[in-house]
Amino acid sequence: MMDSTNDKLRTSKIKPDTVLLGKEIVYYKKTDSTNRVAKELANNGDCEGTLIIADEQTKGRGRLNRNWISAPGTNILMSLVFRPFLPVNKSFFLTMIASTTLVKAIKKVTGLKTLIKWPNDIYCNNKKMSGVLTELNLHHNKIDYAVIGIGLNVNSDLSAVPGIKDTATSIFMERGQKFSRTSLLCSILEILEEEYLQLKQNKFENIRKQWEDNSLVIGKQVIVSSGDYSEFGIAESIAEDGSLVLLNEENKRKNIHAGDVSLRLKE
Ligand code: BT5
Repeated sequence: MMDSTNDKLRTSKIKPDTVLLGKEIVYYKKTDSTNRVAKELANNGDCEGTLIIADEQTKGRGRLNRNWISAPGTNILMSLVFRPFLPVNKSFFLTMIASTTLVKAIKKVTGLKTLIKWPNDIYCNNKKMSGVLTELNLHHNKIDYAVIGIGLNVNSDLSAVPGIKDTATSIFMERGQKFSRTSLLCSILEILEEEYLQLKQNKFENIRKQWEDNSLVIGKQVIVSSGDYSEFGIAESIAEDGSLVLLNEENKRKNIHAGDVSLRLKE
């Protein structure tokens, strides 16, 4: 909880208990996209662990060039640069650690229970509270750097925002009180650093298990669709490449790749 009149992001106040993440912080009152800035910084230097945060984005992006909407000065808009020694086919583990981190940090700071909706969303009471956008820069088929971008609805009221008013929620909307973005940010950085360490130590199975334990869809009946294609089945597990293993009506297993498919729970 916090004094909501004083929820300013000040780099001097963001002091996470970390050794890598957020030791360098770049703050913008307004920028186009923190992921875009992160990529520019990473193209020009090492920058592992550098945090880019903004109070407002003019071109906040989701996957497939979708928009990320955020009222100025109320939410968390952040990106981090990583230089993981990770095979490209395991890059989804970066999104996985970010998702698990969000579930843990939101729980720790606000007490709210959230769940991960494959591939990259965090849901609370069946509405989207946060989204992760992981972008890779490859060099000779290896990851040169990765940027993990996170949009988390903290203190905004989204109940009248066109396009997302029925599908989105925020911590404020769920808890009826405002929370310190600085506290949340520090928690995210601290937990994500622990998760990243696990990844560096190749503890893939641990990471996968944690992700599955917090998943909204695993073990549930789901409908996967894209354009004219639609398929019903049980979401069984997550494969190492991040695809969802669907056991379909003919009892056949299919790997569903994130791409442009949308997924919903069967009512
Ligand atoms: C995501 O994409 O959910 C990833 C969003 C990542 C945003 C962060 S903010 C900091 C960093 N800098 C950036 O430019 N991006 C990252 P996707 O799964 O494609 O979902 C996008 C969809 O979510 C949109 O098409 C809307 O339907 C919905 N949406 C947009 N804004 C939302 C919000 N604030 N809350 C909930 N849903 C939203």
